[in-house]
Amino acid sequence: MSWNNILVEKDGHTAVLTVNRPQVLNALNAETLLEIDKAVDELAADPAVRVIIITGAGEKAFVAGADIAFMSKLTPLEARDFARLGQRVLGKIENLPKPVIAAVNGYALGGGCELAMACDIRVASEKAKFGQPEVNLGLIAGFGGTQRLTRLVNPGIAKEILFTGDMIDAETARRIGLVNHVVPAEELMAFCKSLASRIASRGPVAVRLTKEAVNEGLEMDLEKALAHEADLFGLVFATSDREEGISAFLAKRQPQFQGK
Ligand code: DAK
Repeated sequence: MSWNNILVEKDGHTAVLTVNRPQVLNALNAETLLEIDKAVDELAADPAVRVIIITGAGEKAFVAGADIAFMSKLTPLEARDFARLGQRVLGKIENLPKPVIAAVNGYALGGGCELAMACDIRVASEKAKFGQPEVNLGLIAGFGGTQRLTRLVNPGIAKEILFTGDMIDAETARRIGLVNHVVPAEELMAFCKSLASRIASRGPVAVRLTKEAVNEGLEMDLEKALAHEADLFGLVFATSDREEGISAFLAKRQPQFQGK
């Protein structure tokens, strides 16, 4: 498949999806979002792919937001469709049955910060900067920023970021829990690939059901979430991965999971 705005590479069980519009700091227009949508569907359907890394092309940016030039031409109805498209694509990433790691290599602003927050795990280069600068443009965050940031970090801190539009650096993002790790820029991709391959070596069905238990459980009260976890725990007992994992442990060998 050839793409105009993204790159997709596969390396073992890991796929890397790169937003590839470095001339506009990888800003997201509708065409780019539609390509991400399609690529993510294909990666979800490919049994060889167990973990996806999302990053941005070039030295400066992960994604510097929704494409402001593109948005400036939208009518209110088109703007609503654009916001719905962004929310749908980010929702798909969030609920994809495979883990997604954001390798944040530079500016993650507005829609870019929202894209990173839709991923399961965020790793930042020391050069990364995060922010929701929509208020500088007289806009509000349109791809879930008011909701995901408030769920990821303390609501008071989220509101300060959303109300001021100020950028925060990678170390601050780590301190408030927005990113898991900060690494030197030149080590970012190797770090993310190593994390991805550790996850990919675990039972794929177990990882998938764990993501489901966490995501769906966050929307439930504890009692219902625990009942849901117990159901998924039962379900995993029907898999050959579970038999392989337990036999390998007892035989003191490494498991060979098939994702079944
Ligand atoms: N969109 C389009 N082009 C962008 C861009 C963006 N978000 N960010 C940067 N660019 C372009 C610049 O215009 C410039 O293009 P040329 O002038 O070379 O043609 C090129 O990328 C390089 O940028 P700079 O020359 O500005 O580079 P600097 O290093 O000087 O500055 C910067 C880097 C990241 C600080 C600066 O570019 C900047 O402030 N960019 C804008 C960041 C921003 O405000 N992002 C948030 C966008 S708003 C909604 C739907 C969605 C959203 C909201 C509502 N609904 C429909 C309700 C989401 C909104 C956003 O994400």
